[in-house]
Amino acid sequence: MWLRMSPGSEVLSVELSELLYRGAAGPRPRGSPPLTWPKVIRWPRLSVLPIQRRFLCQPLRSVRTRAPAWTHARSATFLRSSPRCRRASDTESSLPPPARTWTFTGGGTKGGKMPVATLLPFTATPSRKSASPTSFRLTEKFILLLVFSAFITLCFGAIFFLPDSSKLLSGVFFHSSAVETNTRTGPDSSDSGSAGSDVRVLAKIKKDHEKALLEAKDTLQKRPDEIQQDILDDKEKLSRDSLAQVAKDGGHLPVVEYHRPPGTTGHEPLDPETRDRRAKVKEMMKHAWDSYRHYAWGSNELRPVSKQGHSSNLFGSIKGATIVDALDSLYIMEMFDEFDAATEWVEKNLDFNVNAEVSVFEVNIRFVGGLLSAYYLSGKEVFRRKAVELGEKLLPAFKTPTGIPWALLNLKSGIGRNWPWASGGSSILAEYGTLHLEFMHLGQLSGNPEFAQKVMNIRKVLNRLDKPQGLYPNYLNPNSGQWGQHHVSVGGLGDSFYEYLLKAWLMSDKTDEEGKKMYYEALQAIETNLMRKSSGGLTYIAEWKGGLLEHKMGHLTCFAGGMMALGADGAPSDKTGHQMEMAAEIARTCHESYVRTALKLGPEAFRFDGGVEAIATRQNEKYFILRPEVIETYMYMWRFTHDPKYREWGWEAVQALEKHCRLEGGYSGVRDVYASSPNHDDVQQSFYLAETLKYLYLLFSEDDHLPFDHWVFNTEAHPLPVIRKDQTEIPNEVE
Ligand code: DMJ
Repeated sequence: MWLRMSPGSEVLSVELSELLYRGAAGPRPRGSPPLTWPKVIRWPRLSVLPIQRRFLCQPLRSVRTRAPAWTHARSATFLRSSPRCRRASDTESSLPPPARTWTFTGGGTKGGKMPVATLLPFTATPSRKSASPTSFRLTEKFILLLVFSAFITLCFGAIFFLPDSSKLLSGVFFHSSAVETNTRTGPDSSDSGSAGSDVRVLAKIKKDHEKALLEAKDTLQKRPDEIQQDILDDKEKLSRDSLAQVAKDGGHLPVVEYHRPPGTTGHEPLDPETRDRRAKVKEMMKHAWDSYRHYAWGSNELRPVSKQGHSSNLFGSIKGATIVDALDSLYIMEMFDEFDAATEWVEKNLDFNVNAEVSVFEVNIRFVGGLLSAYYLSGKEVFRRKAVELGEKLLPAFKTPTGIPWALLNLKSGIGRNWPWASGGSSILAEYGTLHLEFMHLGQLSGNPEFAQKVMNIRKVLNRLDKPQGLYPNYLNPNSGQWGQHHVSVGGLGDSFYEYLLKAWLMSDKTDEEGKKMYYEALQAIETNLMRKSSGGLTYIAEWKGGLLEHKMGHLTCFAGGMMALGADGAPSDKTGHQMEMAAEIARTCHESYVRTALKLGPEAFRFDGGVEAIATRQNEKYFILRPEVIETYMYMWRFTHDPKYREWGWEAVQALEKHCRLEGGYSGVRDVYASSPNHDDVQQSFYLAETLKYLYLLFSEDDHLPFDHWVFNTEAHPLPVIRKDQTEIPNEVE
């Protein structure tokens, strides 16, 4: 048995051996043979590998120990058999013979014949004098200490600075502190409980850690604009939640001083014929309303033939479309009992907490618009509260990558989508472009700036895009912000977008220069590319499909006459007259589309090709559903020109409605305006009360009733007051 030390490395081997077996090895007995030490330790030779090998591979049999002999024997066997050790032994065999050998036979201290190399404690400092040549000198001890400290520092350095070790370390630290906390505060402090809670705490820490890493990773993968959008979304959600809470807590909204704008009710026209006609329209309104009230109260619409309620899926399961759409008509016609009954229904029954998908556009123009008008006409807070509540519910529709809203929205989940038939999943110009007026007012009445931000952003997106020939295609993808099919129309799918550009400018007290510019530029593009004159001299607005014209004009397009008349005054002075002429020509063409039918009511669409002019040639375009656009244009033309023909044309329409659409149970649309007798479609549309009858009533009223310099009409004919320059401060005081 031997313990051999080679110069340079053996010192450390011995010291480390001692360290390793401290506690197991006893002090060196007096008189035992001293170790033989080499002369000088040279630093460069203290590389880790030889030290390790030397240390790990020393036979331990010669070490006196208090530990059972098997421990060392096993260690020795194991160490010797390892390949590393084999290599070390190979090297050893070439080294000089051991300086000294000791024998050890026996298992314990007692039985041991002779303790071998008892190792000096590091702290022992043998005096220079008494030091034998084999004992440590002070310098050697000091160097040993230095070497050992360096080794320890190296180990700690590895633990702290290597990435994996730092994780391990943090795990260890978190672990202990968490466990500590848990032990102190946890309900179960038993051992097994602690162990269980340790496992749970560890699992939770691991989970949180992984979650945080994932979130950080997600965030790092996002573009700056996406991160910004996330922040905005979070802010919006917070503000929505707080507004919802406010509404829940009693519907507190910012203080808004209500001032009734001028002309909410009119006075009797001086001319007796006009007075009678006006009274007749009021009577029509009464019949439509009473029938609805009698047969379909609370439903969205009335079926006048079958005398029951009718609900279009445009409103999801929101109820009472006719009530809300009719509120302002009832008010301006001074039907106050009916208005009060409608108000009571709104207070008690109008509910937007529905788990259903609605058309954002339809709900906005009819419900939000109707409630806003009712508020501005009557000053009743319930309408403001309901309008804001619904407006808030529509906001999630704007949660798209571009901020162009979805067409359809589930009011409960806030999940939106587009019409499946719309080109490439696009949103529709006339839908996302017809929110501006209502949203600007919602901002005023709620103090929530989000409303205005949402609709102003739509403009931004549009202004960034190239427009073919200056025209706005009907389809825009809300994800990519790119146009879908290049289909342009001033009728269905496009119409009220143009109307809202002009009206946004007018409603802003003519401060919204952007809206104004967009409107007049768009109108120019429409005139150049879409407006044509038939061989018979009728001006019409065609539709544009990828650069080709379809010579068809919709009933819906007939609103454009009124729009052009309304905008003519704001056009550059050399264009005002021209725009009024265009408006008059459109009014005439639309009137012709009525005149050229058997029932004297206009078809859904009429054509200027195949030898016809202003006539529907396809069966599916021959219906009339009580639409208002032609009468709307007459009303505007009357106001701006006072040409009596417009009142006459309006009166013709009244007569046709009375003759062919009036039934005992209300008013109905007809399936074919060219048929000699009407075939009713059995629907009294809510816009018949909101628009058709209102425009007729105003056509036979004086100009100071809802005067244009104080009011603009939304696309559902709901009057909204001009927001004066000095009123643009958004209220922020909360009641
Ligand atoms: C109304 O709901 C609105 O006028 C809308 O802008 C277009 N269609 C109907 C009436 O026809």
